[in-house]
Amino acid sequence: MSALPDPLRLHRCMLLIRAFEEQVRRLAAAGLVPGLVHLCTGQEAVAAGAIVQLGPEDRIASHHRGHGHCLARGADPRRLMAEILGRAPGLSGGRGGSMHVYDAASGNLGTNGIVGGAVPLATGAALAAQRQGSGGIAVAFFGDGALNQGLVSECMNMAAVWRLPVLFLCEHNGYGEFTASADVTAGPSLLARGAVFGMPAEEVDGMDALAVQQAVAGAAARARGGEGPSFLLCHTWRFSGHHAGDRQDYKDDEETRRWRARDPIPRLAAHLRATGLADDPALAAMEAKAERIAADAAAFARAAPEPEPAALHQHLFA
Ligand SMILES: Cc1ncc(C[n+]2csc(CCOP(=O)(O)OP(=O)(O)O)c2C)c(N)n1
Ligand SMILES: [Mg+2]
Repeated sequence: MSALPDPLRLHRCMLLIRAFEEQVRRLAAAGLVPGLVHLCTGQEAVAAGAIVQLGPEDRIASHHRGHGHCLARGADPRRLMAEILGRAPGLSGGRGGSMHVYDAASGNLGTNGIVGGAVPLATGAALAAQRQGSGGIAVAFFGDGALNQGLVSECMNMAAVWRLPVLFLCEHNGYGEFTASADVTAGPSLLARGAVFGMPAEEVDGMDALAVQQAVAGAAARARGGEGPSFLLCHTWRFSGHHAGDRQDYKDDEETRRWRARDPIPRLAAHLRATGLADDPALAAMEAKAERIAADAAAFARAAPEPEPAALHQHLFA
């Protein structure tokens, strides 16, 4: 699909993700989120820029930091928030939480608690699309930490051999949990992890939604044209900790200042002003709308019931 670059759509999407994650942060601080929750604040441009290029026949698979992917793909914010709070109207019936969101209606194979787990799912979806001739493609989102998981290389290999219509999209935020990825990752270039399988491998500014969109447009066109997979290494940074509540002692102030200055939201806002697509009142109205949607989702989720104990045995194979 060659959707026109739509900077307004990208901006709306990023604002919604940011406002939504801010609500999740508050709910987590209030003790309302069971388990750990990983916020994608700062990484919005990757989700928005990539997913704007996809159509209904396409599939995505996401990771543990995946609320933004779900929202960009069209998940109902109320049902996503209810899932994060473990409530019955949640997208997975309140049984999965943040890391096990599943949303078939939006072609989302789910967030995933297994590092790298999105990669075989998306590769399988691409194999199905190829076999069925659906014309669809699949996007696997994963972090830089996942590049050291064996199954990621195995999937890249098979996808390249079979020329599957899949995009391997790495969100390189520089960390895996509390460890700098440079300390645990061998080799001079992460790009080589895709290039070694003979697929196009490209470095992308993951703080620039338009740059992500452009890179994904190229990779998606190749996949749709039967030319097989691509690897996109999107450089980004998480403004939050590994999980909500992480004190982030391992980041230094200079690093934080440098990356905060690259915040994808003001950056796209500047572009919108400069091109006359939106003025300050229009931008403020877009932000207020995103905040209203996120606040409504939080209120809905807080008021929603927990799953009925009698439903415990539903959706089990055994
Ligand atoms: C197979 C597996 N190993 C280890 C973990 C524990 N773990 C959860 S998140 C994480 C770091 C992942 O880093 P990265 O892929 O870069 O994603 P980021 O958190 O930076 O977005 C680890 C090691 C896990 N969930 N699954
Ligand atoms: Mg990482």
